[in-house]
Amino acid sequence: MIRARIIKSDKRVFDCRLIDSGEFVQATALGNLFKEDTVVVGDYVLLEAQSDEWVIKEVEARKSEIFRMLRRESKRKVTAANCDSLVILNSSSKPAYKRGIVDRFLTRAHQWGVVPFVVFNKMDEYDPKDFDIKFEADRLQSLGVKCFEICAVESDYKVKYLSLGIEDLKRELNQSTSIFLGQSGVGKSQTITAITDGKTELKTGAVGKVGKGSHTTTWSEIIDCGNFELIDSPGIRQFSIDDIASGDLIELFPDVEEVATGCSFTNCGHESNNKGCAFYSGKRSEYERELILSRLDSYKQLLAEISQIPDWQKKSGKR
Ligand SMILES: Nc1nc2c(ncn2[C@@H]2O[C@H](COP(=O)(O)OP(=O)(O)OP(=O)(O)O)[C@@H](O)[C@H]2O)c(=O)[nH]1
Ligand SMILES: [Mg+2]
Ligand SMILES: [Zn+2]
Repeated sequence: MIRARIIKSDKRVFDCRLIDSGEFVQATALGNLFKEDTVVVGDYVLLEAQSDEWVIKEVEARKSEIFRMLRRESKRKVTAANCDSLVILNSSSKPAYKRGIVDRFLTRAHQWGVVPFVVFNKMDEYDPKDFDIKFEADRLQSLGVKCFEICAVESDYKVKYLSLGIEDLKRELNQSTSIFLGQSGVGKSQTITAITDGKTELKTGAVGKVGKGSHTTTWSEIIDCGNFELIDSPGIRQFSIDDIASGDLIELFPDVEEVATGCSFTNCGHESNNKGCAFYSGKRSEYERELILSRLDSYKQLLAEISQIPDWQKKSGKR
């Protein structure tokens, strides 16, 4: 049998790349492998040649799954597998940087078991009056998340505020499979073009046009970017995390969860007037307190958002 990776799925037929030769072939899944989500983009599979076609015989265990929970069904809808990282891309000018979006996608990275990276793009237009990039990077780095400062349209841009730039990002993504997420117009396509030295020309569009988000992909696929691979799937671009049960959210905020264990009361509301709340009473510098409170704030906002749908309509995302 021959080892291959699924690079595109279109219902019945799967486009595969043979691992050893790099050759592209089409294969079909039969029997119980044909069931929904058994074979998805990113899967490593074993193929067997049968008369004039390739047949998928086995699917290897996955190291990560990109999914959403299906409400009312005890099921996760898996759109891709074996992804290494999630690049959360932000614009430092227009569209305006939104901390909430970063924290939203961070919960996904935790849930999916992929490494998050946060990129601040359009740094050529950054105005320190708009937001404090050092503060944003500090709150993320205290979580262990690497932050990068780039300008996708200037190949010789030098970092001014952070220590990591586009070359470091390239190194991190090298030989891996990644997902890029971010608001429309932040420069995802432009950044991918920059990282691949223009070898992958993706469509870029003007900010704020009608039908924004020139999302033309309707199927899940892996795009070969030369030095790394990109997972593109319409199913993962949604910003909503309302498929996550409210009781599961705290686990996706490990830093907030850790501080919360120090609160005097297990039902602590984490408000400044709550007695013995660890967010306000712990030994921290003023700056450190500001960092963790900004994370608590995001947690509360997302909790309020997902609590609008009762948990009984969602099944736990745990395996
Ligand atoms: N000044 C400046 N403009 C940039 C930078 N990166 C991207 N742009 C511009 O921003 C616009 C949007 O970039 P895209 O790469 O199309 O953005 P996108 O995130 O792919 O957008 P969608 O495909 O709609 O989700 C384009 O006009 C780019 O030329 C940058 O670093 N600096
Ligand atoms: Mg784009
Ligand atoms: Zn508390």
